[in-house]
Amino acid sequence: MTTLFDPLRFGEISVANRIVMAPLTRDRAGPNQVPTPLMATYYEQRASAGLIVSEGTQVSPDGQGYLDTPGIYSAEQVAGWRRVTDAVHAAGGKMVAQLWHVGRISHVSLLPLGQVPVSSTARAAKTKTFTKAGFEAVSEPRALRLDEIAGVVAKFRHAARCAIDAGFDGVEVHGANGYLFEQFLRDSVNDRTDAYGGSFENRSRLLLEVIQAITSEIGHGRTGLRLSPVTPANDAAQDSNAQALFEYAVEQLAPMRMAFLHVVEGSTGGPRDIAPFDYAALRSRFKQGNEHGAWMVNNGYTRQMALNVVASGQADLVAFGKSFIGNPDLVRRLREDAPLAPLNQKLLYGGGAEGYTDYPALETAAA
Ligand code: 8OZ
Repeated sequence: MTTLFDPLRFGEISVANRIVMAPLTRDRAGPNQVPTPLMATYYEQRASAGLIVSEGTQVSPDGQGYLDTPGIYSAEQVAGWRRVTDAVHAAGGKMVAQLWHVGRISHVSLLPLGQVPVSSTARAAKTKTFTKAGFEAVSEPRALRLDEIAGVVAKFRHAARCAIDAGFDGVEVHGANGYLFEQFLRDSVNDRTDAYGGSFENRSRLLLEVIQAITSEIGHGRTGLRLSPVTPANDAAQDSNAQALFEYAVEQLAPMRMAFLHVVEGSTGGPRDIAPFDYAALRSRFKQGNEHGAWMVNNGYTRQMALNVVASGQADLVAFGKSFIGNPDLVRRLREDAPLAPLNQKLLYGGGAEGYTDYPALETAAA
């Protein structure tokens, strides 16, 4: 029987166990959005995860939506990430870069001078972001022009190349949580009348073009995607037919034979049962012709739920977010059924080592 602690190979990625560190925004990048040595320490401490998914990492300056998030488009950023991936690999871990474009979830103070956020729509989201001034309402976006879309695809392609140059084992496209791709996918947000709005085909087009570009740039076996079909995060109201929309998109993606699909079940960081959704149906669409593509689940998994979902074959990998913050040695604690330490909410976003690299591992010697 397969357990949570068994190794797995999917695509070009081999992992020592089925436990994944989920992407977690921590807002500690340095000047020019370059990853710092402290970030390398933080990830290295957590490298016993089978796989680490990096925090959301913007593919371009206009993809940034929060203060001090890292980028992956400049040579300086690639060099900063190289320190991180070297540290994780030296500790025996694997790591993919989460490629992020926030779309309309941004503020003018975070963008190049004179720019406003870009999206599928010109309607602002009713939510806040984290800027130099603290929490502020997001800025009013402008809708991307049809002739600008190819440029967005090119930014993702370039970022994927940068990720490989930085030593990552692959990438995860951030298709979740109300950011750019969900702003195109969901009919609650997308109000376009061109080839990127309206039908499932049109609303999925940007995502499919980006995955196509990345798989051709770095290989399908190093490409993954995160989706969150029903999350209300970042003012993305439910699609009028989320089940059919996401089944359509995943069916179209299946022939691209991605290494993994990472699904946030329910409301990101919140209730798992916020809206009905048949995830098993999505999984069977993903596995069609790609039976070795890994199915990664996330959101509120307890130890027992994770053990069960892998043992029963319903998932190949389980991602844990918040519990990896307070427990750098989460894998060991899950293996030994040891207690989990809490995290300090106040130190989640921004700052230095405190609440970041100072969470201790379990005592190594029994008292
Ligand atoms: C929390 C704070 C800022 C960003 C996401 C990247 O929800 C995020 C995020 C989460 O995917």
